Amino acid sequence: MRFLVRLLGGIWLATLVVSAGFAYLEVREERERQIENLKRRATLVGAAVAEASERLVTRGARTGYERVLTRFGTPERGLAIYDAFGGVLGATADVRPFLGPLSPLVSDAIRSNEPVAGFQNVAGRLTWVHVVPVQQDERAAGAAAVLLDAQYLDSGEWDLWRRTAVRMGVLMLLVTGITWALVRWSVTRPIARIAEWTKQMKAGRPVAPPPDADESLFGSLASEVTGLARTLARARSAAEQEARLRLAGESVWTEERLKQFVEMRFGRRPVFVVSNREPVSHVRDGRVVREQEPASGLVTALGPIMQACGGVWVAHGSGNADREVGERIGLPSADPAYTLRRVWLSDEEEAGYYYGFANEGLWPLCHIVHERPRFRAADWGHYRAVNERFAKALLQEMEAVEAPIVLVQDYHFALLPRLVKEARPDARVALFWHIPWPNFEAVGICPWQSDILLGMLGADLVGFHTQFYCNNFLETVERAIEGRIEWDRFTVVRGQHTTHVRPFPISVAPDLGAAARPADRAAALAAFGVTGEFIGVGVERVDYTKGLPERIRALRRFFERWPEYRRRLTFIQIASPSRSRIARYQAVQEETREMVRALNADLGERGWQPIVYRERHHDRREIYGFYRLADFCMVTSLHDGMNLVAKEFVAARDDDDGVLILSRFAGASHELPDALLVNPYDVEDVASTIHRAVGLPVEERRDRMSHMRRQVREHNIYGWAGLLLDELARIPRVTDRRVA
Ligand code: ADQ
Repeated sequence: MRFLVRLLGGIWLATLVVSAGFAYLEVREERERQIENLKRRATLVGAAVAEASERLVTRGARTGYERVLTRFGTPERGLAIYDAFGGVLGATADVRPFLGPLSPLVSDAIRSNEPVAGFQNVAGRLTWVHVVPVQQDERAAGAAAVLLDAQYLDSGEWDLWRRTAVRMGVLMLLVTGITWALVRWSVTRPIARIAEWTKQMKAGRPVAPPPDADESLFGSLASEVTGLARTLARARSAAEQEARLRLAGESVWTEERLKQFVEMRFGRRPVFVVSNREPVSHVRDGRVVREQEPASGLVTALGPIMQACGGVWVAHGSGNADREVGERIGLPSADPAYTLRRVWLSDEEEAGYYYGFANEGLWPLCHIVHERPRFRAADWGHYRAVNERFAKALLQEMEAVEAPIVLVQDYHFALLPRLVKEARPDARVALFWHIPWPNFEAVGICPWQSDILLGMLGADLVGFHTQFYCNNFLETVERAIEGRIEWDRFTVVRGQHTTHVRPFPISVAPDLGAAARPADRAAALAAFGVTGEFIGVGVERVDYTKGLPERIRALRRFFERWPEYRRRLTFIQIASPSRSRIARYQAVQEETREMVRALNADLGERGWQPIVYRERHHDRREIYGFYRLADFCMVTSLHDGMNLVAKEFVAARDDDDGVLILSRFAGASHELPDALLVNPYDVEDVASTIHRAVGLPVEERRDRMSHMRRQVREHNIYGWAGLLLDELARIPRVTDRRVA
């Protein structure tokens, strides 16, 4: 209310000053115009009276003036004629009694022989008096005075002021009414709603901001409050989770524990991550720029760690609107916890380093899927140059940080650990290899095997998903380059430098159930045009290592062997096109689409398709929603470092239901023996496992799922990061920053 009074007070004052100012100017102008008019009229009449009375005055006649006075006099215009001494020779009757005060003007006119004029009070009324000399031989022989009533000037001015006051009053009333209504509709009410909304958020009930809040007025407030509420909600859920775990006496890693742990071990030192894939890319969609999280296991795993620890994530800026948004940005954008530093690559560099050496060379080299690796000298040149470019960006970012912690990710940056360590011996560098490490004979076909190994051994710690990959790596090093392998400690010693090699099975957040709240199953399925009593789901980047054609073949075989499941079972395949510039990837995309089309054409019936194929990037919540809907999830990788889809499916099932069909060639199979393990190359085996999955008794389903859930909860992503960072912290710190 006080705000409204202040606002109105201001508006009133402004209205008053402006209206009064303009009224004053108007009055002045009008008065000047009227005076001019009076002057003109009096001058004309004065000249005429002087001329008509000239003969009488110059003769010294005492009478005979009546005719002149009658001719020129009117009720509003008095006249008087004087002799050379100011004596009255004649005057109209209405002014005759009041001529006394005019004497000084008359004397002035006769003396100066010039007309004299001015306002006089005559009979209590404002009067304009104009006196002209009556001349004889150019000397004043007398004078004629014209008296014009000017009383109307004063009353006209008052009228004008009165009208102005009324106008001002009406204006103020209107302004007051409109301002009051506007403030109420656009400010007071929305603020009250925002306050109510904030209260709801504070109470932990996340609701959408009120729709009637003016974007330009409250947009930034709304987004700030949303960010605040999100932080609050996260903190609250972390605290609740901690309390629950404490009560249950469990010592499971959580986001909060990881944060505390990093602080305890490293102080408030930021973490530096380097990966090819950025955690968020910006994509232009018509006139708007959207944020997109890539379909990548690595990003799924590292996002929560950076949110917990803060720091800088160096990655390739690959979104088509990344440059518009910026080279350094805070993430997550709603509530920034760390910085993304983008490195720009030319098309040629990307083709050589990423598509060429990394994905046509190292990827098939490390995955045993009978795809021949292609090693080209030009690609290797780009790979080296890009590793150097990333090292430079990283060194720039950590310039001001003593003994920085660096987590290098994956096969795109095998050379980076050595480059960083040479420039900053005080940095503690870990390299995590997210894909398998094959046996030494397989690695031996890479012409630059030694450079790759020496680059990797620049790290203080090299991590793989399983002990088996660690053993393969140590054996490769033993056979390929000089160095001492300490098999009992799993280290490689070269000169003064020791590299520790350890398994860290990657995982997911312990409970994705909250993010995957079950939708109404029937409604959700209807929205996708899916019918069926049983739902299976698969979630993949389209990659030849993921065994998509093998899965479709197995589904066909399943429907052939158990036709009673036709119309009753639908398989939803979510697929994200990947590395599509590479011919082999185009081929597997084509092959998958064609196999889905053929199966649907051969077995599909009106109103039912065996496979619903959704080939596009999906939002995480959408994917978790599918996990929750499904009766079973299929992971049929031909070879896979770990496979996060398997663990996500388990983490999303807080209903303890659902069956996981898992390839025995995925790293995840070592940790999830309660999944139904399959050999994806064996079509009959996979088909009968699908049949077993849909017929599995509910008790067995629950037993298996709850065992798997315990495993994923106890070995979650925060544990992965915590153990990796713990191992890194144990490595003795080099205090000298200078190059050794
Ligand atoms: P990837 O080969 O990328 O990872 P994976 O572990 O299966 O594979 O993770 C894929 C991720 O992408 C999952 O989080 C999944 O939800 C997401 N995803 C898949 N399809 C998607 C779509 N259409 N839209 C959106 N998201 C999608 C590599 C190794 C793996 C290892 C991880 C982590 O190959 O073996 O598990 O790194 O180390």
